[in-house]
Amino acid sequence: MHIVDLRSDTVTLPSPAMREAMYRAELGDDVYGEDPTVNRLEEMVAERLGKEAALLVVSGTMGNLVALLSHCGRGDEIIMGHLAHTFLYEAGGVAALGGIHSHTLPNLPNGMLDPQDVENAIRDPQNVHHPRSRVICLENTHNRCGGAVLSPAQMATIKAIADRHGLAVHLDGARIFHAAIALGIDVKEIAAQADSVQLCFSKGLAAPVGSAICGSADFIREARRNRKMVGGGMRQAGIIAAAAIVALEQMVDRLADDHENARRLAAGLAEINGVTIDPAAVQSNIVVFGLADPTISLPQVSQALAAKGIKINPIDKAHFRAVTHYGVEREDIDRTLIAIRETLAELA
Ligand code: TLP
Repeated sequence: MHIVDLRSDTVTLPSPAMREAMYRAELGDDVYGEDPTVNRLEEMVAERLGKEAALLVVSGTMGNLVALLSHCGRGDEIIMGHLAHTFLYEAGGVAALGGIHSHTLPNLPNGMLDPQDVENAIRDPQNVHHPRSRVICLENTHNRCGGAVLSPAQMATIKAIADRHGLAVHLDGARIFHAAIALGIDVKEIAAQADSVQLCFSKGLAAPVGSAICGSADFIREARRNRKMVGGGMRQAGIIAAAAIVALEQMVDRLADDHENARRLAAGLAEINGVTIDPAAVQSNIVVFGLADPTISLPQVSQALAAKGIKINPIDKAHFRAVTHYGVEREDIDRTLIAIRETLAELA
């Protein structure tokens, strides 16, 4: 049976062109700066995002960690939303490994932070009682806010506050290309509203491994040292970079198809009795929906769907998340809708 796996876009498998590029990649020792394929990828990323330099890292989690280690010293504070991936899903790495203090503010449903909350959260640097505020973290698209897209104008309100107080803005842009495609703008316009950006090759762009961080040349010099410190110096990493180059060259424009499939899924779900969803809130490739009947157990629904070849996980007690990606076609969405309709009828 063909499995439709909507658990995440991290499940994407590399394209044939990626496998070919990995096989043929020219390699060297990247810790010596001698892997030509890694060097090419890092130049491409920097150019594409409009930053001075970039650095290949193992994962999005490592990218955010290394970036924040590079901005902060021990006891410094980062300000971020309570639904930020860095706060929820990165094993508290900034605290455990960096001694960095997290100050969370309520995320608005559209993925934003309230600018007034941010302004109020910034500490008085003269007061010895306070940790030092160093970084404001944004996420675009916003995973837990259902793939919400932040516009450059929204981000600019936060950047202006950061600039006024001498703080940096770090963007968790795991899905920054999804945001650019959804807005129909150059990804540079989004990256311009942050001092550092983390972006993933291994999600919707379908590369098997890898993320990059980018920013100023000084920032990346510091980040290179911190990447080594956390064990991320990768030697012949051109094997990974080769697939990431193909991801940048061939997989960005097709994200529009994933967004269309997500909208199709959301519109179909809205017509199913017992499903709660606001289809208008679906802006990219993530669809969050709930069930009207609180007595139905979500894990039970997931199990029943899995038996029909559809994989969708709950993200909390009341909501599922379905993520569209490379390898999921329009017919798969239609099959998913039929399976959800049948399953809810069976469990009712
Ligand atoms: N997100 C994963 C899970 O960890 C939840 C997913 O399935 O969506 N930032 C954002 C916004 C992310 O969504 C993710 C991964 C990361 C960072 C971390 O990337 P990796 O998994 O490469 O460490």
